[in-house]
Amino acid sequence: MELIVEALPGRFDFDTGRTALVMIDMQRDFLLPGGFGAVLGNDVSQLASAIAPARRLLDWARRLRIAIVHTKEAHAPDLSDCPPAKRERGVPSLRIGDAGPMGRILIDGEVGSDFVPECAPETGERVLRKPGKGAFYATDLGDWLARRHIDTLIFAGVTTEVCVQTSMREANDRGYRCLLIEEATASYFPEFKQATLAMVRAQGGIVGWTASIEALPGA
Ligand code: TIU
Repeated sequence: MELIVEALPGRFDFDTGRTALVMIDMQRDFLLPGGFGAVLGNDVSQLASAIAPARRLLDWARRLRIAIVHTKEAHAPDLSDCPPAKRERGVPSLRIGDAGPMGRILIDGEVGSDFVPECAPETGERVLRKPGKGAFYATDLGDWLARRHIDTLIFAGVTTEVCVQTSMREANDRGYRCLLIEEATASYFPEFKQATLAMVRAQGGIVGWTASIEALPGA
């Protein structure tokens, strides 16, 4: 089905059969107290505003039979996929792999690495673990999308300027047409979210398009 969205910097049209919704890292580790985001010193309540719109976007994609990929930033328990430079970065209260109130910080399989219940994957949806900020780095996402002849990606999730923007830039360089849904993404720094939206759609859409969820037909 062909859909048209009034987006910025202009109209965005796409075929739902060749589109995937990429929901980035809606995990307890970023959204709830005691997780990776919190131990880095962030106010995790800044991300709460994205949860309901992200759920609305997921339900819209489900109704339209749009493919859904849920990414999760999480490392293997033995940290073999966590570069020391990432673990040693900054002065967090706990580091990746340390025991926290939701289990080991940013480790796959721990309570903190799981999705917030509102954005939990349903049967048939792809869960993609990634060790980096970008969804294409060290994952099979490119092959998975190619097998499905997908050429358009709709992005949402957290955080806007870190994992969402990195993934969107990776996708843009790989030739995907990318649309970011404004209400369904958030940053610990509201001004960084706004700056990201602006830089994505500047210069005629140098990285892609952005749109309100209200602009999605049927959402
Ligand atoms: N710290 C921060 O803003 N984000 C991350 O570390 N990962 C994601 O954005 N998922």
